[in-house]
Amino acid sequence: MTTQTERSLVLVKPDGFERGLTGEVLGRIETKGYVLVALDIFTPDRDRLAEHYAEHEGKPFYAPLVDFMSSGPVTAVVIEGQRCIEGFRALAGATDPTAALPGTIRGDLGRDWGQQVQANIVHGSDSPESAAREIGIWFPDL
Ligand code: DAT
Ligand code: MG
Repeated sequence: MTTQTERSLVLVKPDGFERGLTGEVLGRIETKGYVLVALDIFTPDRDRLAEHYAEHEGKPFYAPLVDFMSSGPVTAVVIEGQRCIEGFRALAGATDPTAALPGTIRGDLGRDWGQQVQANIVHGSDSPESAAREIGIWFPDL
């Protein structure tokens, strides 16, 4: 059986940029075998983040999350490859970097910093529907 190629939206968050981990994250994606299709580095505004994180509006970590994500440059990346949505989520590890397994991006490179929002270095789309929606938000021309 063959599986159709798919795309996912990855973000290296401001903590990853600040700590100089962008290359490490992109290296892990490429080493895994996924292809970088588009890449842009900029500080996102709140409107874009509100759209991106709409599912979390009203949660206690929502405002700290938008503050954190707009605090500095983010590297937005579209990656491509069969099952790359699931595959990148596996590379990223669990949301809580303390619980994320060693070997994962969050488990190897992240930790709890005592903030209201977990700074966990990367975002990755969680389904084909999310990927299509998020790629439209970050790369409307793609
Ligand atoms: P993920 O990024 O693993 O898909 P998510 O979509 O549930 O996780 O949440 C988005 C981000 O919000 C997550 O990367 C870190 C932060 N976050 C989620 N749950 C949190 C919590 N309980 N406390 C603090 N920050 C949280
Ligand atoms: Mg999510």
